[in-house]
Amino acid sequence: MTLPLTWTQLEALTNFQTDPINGLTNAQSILRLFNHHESEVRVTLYRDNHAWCPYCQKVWLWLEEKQIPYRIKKVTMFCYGQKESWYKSIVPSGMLPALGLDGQIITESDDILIALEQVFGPLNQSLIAPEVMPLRQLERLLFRAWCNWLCYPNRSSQQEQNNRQKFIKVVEMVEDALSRTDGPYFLEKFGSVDVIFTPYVERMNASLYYYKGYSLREQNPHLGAWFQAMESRPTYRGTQSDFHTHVHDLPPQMGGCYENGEPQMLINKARVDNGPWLGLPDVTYPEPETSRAEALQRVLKHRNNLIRVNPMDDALFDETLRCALTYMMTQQICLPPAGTDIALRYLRDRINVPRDMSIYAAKRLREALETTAAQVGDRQGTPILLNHRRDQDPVNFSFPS
Ligand SMILES: N[C@@H](CCC(=O)N[C@@H](CS)C(=O)NCC(=O)O)C(=O)O
Repeated sequence: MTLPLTWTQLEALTNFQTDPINGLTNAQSILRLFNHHESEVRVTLYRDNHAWCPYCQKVWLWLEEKQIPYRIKKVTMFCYGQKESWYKSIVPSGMLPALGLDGQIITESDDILIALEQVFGPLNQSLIAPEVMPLRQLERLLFRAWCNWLCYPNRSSQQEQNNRQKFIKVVEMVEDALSRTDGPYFLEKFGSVDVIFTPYVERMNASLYYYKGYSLREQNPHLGAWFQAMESRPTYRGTQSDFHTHVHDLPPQMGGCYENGEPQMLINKARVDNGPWLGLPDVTYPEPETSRAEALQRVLKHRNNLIRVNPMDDALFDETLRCALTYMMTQQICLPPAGTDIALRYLRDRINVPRDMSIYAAKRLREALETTAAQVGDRQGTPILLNHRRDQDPVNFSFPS
């Protein structure tokens, strides 16, 4: 029987490192220079702490694609904690994102991108170009059809079918738009239009799979090719989330997400919640060799907080967590203390992608926590609430590193 490795032994198993300032896109950065000098920074992005906010993702991706040097200031969203008073003095509504540009504050993500375009030039296509405007309207049409299907309780199966059909009709318009270019993107070259579609298409792919049994990415060839092309970009990979994170962060943000109870939906839901997570259509690029080392490095960095917020006794969870990490790194089952299944699944359900780690690292960690929990029981962790996520309140964790 394998014994849990000590923290020192675990530390020796990872040398995963990133360069948050000049390296690849990642959610932990608070300064991005792209090899410029810090004195050249003219932009500050105010964004949510958890990398959940779709409008923040839009501006984030645009800045990363254009490689504009910028600072990041992280702010708490209402659904997971108290809004910082320093932020309310800059943006009284507390809404995110906001941008500081040469000392001026701009809100509304599209206005932010238009202001950035004026200073730094467009990302291949201007938001106000004649070929871009109808595609921006199509994105909003898709968004509304998605909300109508997902975010309201359906009184009858007829109504459920109607909302599904209405959504699929708009998806067909998106498929048609994508089919009009030779490449996988909305216009001949990747650009602003792709950035504008990204946040919600990613959330639609996750939420409809889980709440409706509908796989946007797999059922629509042009959207499938578009996702694959997006995943070839390190910028997008750095902002990309997984199904588990999205389906549990959307309900408090959207005011509710409603299941249809159909057989495929129930299968998908069980898979997203309990695994196996590898092979889900939330990601298709090959797994990097560093995924386990990344997951380990992230847990090591935050282990004191993870142990403290876990409902289980600290000393017992310390050993339990080391069991799961030992399994993750050695593939040898390490039997955790009796009764720790709840504690392991509590953490399994609260790994946030990409805030905590990248998508494959999270899958490996979820798998290790689940496999270890299954040695001692089948009890689930404290359920994730639907109306708020104060279990994720940043005051209980050390952010942003
Ligand atoms: N139209 C705005 C929408 C921004 C928005 O709805 N932001 C949400 C987060 S996704 C927000 O800041 N809500 C306040 C909060 O959750 O704290 C934009 O495009 O920037």
